[in-house]
Amino acid sequence: MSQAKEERRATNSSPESHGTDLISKLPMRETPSEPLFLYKNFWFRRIFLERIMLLEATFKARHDDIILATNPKCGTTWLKALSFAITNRSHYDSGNHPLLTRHPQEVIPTIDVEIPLNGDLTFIEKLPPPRILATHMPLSLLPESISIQGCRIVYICRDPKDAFVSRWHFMSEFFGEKPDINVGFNMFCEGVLGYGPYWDHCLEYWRESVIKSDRILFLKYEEMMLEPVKFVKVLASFLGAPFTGEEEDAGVPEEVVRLCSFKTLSGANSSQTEVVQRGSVVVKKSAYFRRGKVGDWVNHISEEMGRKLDDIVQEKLKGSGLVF
Ligand code: PAP
Repeated sequence: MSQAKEERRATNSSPESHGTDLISKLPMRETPSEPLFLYKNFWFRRIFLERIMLLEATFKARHDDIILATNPKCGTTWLKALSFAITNRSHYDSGNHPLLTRHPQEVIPTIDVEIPLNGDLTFIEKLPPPRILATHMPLSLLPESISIQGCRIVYICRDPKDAFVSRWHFMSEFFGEKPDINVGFNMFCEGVLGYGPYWDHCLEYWRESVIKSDRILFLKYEEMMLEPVKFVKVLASFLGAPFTGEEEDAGVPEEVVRLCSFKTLSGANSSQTEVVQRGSVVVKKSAYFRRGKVGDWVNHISEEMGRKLDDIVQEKLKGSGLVF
């Protein structure tokens, strides 16, 4: 049985399923894999929407929490690794670093993926401060306590063409069958995808980052790939752990970049049998490391499809100052 079917069975049989009645009344779209539900202008698979509603009701942010926010497949794994390596750098040296044996998805939880449906938040409550927590939630759906507490947020986005292609590959792996790429592409262009519309997800964080740059650090995958050391320093400062002059002279930022590079992490997670537990599902560790390249979309969708998506996104972002 595919992981997705296992997961669906687990969700349906949960006696504590949250918000189920409300979800059944929401606008719904069938997709080649699973139905999506429209909640407050964003589309979600039921399993994530239940968790988002649960978090809305139960999650209590602390003022020093740091939130790593992403639309899926935009660099979550990389950002988790970098944030973990930066904030824990005094505890380890590069030879015995936990990231060489533990998957980045295991060292920082994605709360809306991993919260159990019984609402038990122990796994995040026991984390030492400052807690670093990841999420795919749109800004407008983050639990209110995150803004009340003024928590810092790091957001990373990516060229939508690469984000689409990366997601399509991941879904193929996850659902155990290759969905038609044209169907997936058309839905992406319509904005109908889990945690979509893609552009609205980016725009919410972008607009807030323009107004509150001390609260939201807005990063782009492509820019970070071009100048990783520069952005690792920016990230470290934002996380409240700036590199000292001595560390810079000793090449610590470069070492963090090397440790968290696609090459190092994909090498450490290359096993085809080892898995990482994500909430009620398990995912192959290697599934989070495919190509790690900018512009790989050209190998999977046509130039014409690329232009179509660019035009849509350009139109949606018009006047915002955000460009891809
Ligand atoms: P998630 O949102 O489901 O957690 P996420 O980590 O954002 O997944 O997406 C994986 C993408 O990041 C993959 O992109 P690709 O399909 O285009 O290859 C993956 O290869 C890429 N990735 C993972 N780790 C790194 C890294 N250390 N550096 C750069 N890219 C990375």
